[in-house]
Amino acid sequence: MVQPSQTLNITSEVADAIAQGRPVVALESTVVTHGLPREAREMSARFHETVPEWQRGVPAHLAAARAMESVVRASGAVPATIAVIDGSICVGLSAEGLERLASEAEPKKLSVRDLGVSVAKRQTGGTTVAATTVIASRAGIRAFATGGIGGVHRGWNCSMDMSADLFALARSPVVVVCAGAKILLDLPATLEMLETLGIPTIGFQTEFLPRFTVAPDRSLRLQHKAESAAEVACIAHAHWQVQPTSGMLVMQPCPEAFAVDAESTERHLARALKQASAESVRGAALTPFLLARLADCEDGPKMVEANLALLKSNARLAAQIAASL
Ligand code: PSU
Ligand code: MN
Repeated sequence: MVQPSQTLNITSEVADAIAQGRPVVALESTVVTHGLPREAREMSARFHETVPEWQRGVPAHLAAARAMESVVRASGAVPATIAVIDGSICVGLSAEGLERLASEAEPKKLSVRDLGVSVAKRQTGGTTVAATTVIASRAGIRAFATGGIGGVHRGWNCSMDMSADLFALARSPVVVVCAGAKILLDLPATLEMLETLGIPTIGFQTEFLPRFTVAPDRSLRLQHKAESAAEVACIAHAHWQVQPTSGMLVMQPCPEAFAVDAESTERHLARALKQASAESVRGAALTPFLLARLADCEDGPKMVEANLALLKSNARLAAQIAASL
């Protein structure tokens, strides 16, 4: 059998932590390559207070990746940012690796189906939640933090566009900590699909589905609620005793002070969706296109700050869960 060490390039820090059973948190990298502005951004005073690890003057996507890693460390776990660099599937990135990924002119968006191709063709790119989940589980990492997962897209009954994130989670024993699903999706259909796939959906201190940068939808009730990281770990252990090959979703709302108004988001989104349809943007390009349009609208700065604030709080929670596991 091929060992993970032969296919994955795991840093010694991450490999040692896994071998010794110390907490490790996987971090995805499509949010770095495709999900955030690539230029430095002026942030509000409140933002700097909440995210003191933020480096001013650094491109937002790189600053975000660094901030997530340092939050994981400060919470007592080892960060393992996962990405593909020159065809090498990296589990844990050096400072140079992270810079290389952020400065790549045309990084690939790598989902599960793209991994083998990216290795064979020596490509460089960010791994989606789907690809990161699969790689993390292969490496033996059980906790993973991201922003909003992909899900069932609006208009799915015509496009069949359902994120591979859902299907990867159904077959990888990883706890994915997120802020629910992106509001740009068909959220009720996404919840139905999660049920179909047998993925437990746990609200973290909420009974309702968080909508990424927007506060939870009080009409969409989650199946379960957990009050603490220890409780999540306890549920995960029990889940894996019965179903050792499937994952779990922990959904934590965007920090309240940063949550964006649902109505204004819907208004901007309607415009972005029209534009996507006019320009025939579909498939893997759709999510990055919509996120970029949202980041550019007049509420864009607020949405980007909300995205970053929730990435931070998810990184911290994932580290606490990893420690409890
Ligand atoms: N969440 C974010 N920003 C992102 C993504 C999620 O806050 O950029 C990325 C994730 O990598 C997720 C992907 O896996 O978008 C989903 O893309 P798709 O809908 O094409 O599966
Ligand atoms: Mn898709």
